[in-house]
Amino acid sequence: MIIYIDGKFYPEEEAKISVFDHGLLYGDGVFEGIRAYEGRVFKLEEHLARLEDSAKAILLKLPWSRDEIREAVLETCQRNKIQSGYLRLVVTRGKGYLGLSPDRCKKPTLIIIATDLELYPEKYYREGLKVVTGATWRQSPASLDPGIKSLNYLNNILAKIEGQQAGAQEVILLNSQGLVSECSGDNIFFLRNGVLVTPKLSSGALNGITRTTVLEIAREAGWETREDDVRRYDLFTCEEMFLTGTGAEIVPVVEVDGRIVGDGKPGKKTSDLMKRYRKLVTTTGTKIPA
Ligand code: PXG
Repeated sequence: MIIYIDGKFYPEEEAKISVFDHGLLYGDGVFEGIRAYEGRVFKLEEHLARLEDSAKAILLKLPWSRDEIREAVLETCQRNKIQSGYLRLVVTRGKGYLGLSPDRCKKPTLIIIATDLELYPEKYYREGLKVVTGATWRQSPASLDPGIKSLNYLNNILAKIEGQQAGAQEVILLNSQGLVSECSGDNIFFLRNGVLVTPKLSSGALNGITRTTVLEIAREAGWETREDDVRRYDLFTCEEMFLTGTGAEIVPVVEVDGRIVGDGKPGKKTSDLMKRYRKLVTTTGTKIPA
């Protein structure tokens, strides 16, 4: 594996950053997870735009242009001979010293990893996932806005552990109002009375790129869609449910907090969306130069 760090490429064993990098010391930084399919990077511009927005929100001035980052991503794919795979972009505040203040961080660090990754085993796409609600709430936008894809993922990780301890594959996070926001690393969708519903972004959900894509696909197919306030009750009584994320794509859910979703099998509309999504990821995207 060849890793990109600040304009240079290193073999995995030599890809190292300082222990004084504030990304490590304080989780001070932002990131993106991107997928490549059959020689194309899916939704690259959307991911780069979100990276820029996340950086801006934490007052981290990116010293690289959009073009420079795009080129670095594509070159990392080339060097790793990645046709289909997972790309991780990490921007940290950079090397500083002990102490919270970023003053001593003179320049941000950009890391790009290109690898293969399967988020959920194939079986879950056929049979569906089991999810539970965690006791840990989604952090409030008044503390760290969930719209920022920051390196501070402890909120999500603590919830994830609760889910695992309960024997579930993913965990639902509620916000301080008790409304459903999202899962630890995926957005939530469900069908109720034939309408495709997902929690509003104001619930504390990340503005997922797969979420936006699924809403677009559904609208193009003529389905009614809604971004709404969502209670657990809505999930307990829905017809179909699924999660979305770059890594997970669209993954069906068949059990929520012990309640069986629909007939306990992945729903028809979910399967239909999975097919449409698959077609989109393999026919669009930024070409990786040969
Ligand atoms: N919510 C959260 C909190 C996320 O981190 C999503 C939703 C889905 O967003 P996209 O843009 O991917 O449709 C994410 C992103 C992993 C992993 O390796 C997954 C994500 C982030 C970080 C790590 O499991 N999903």
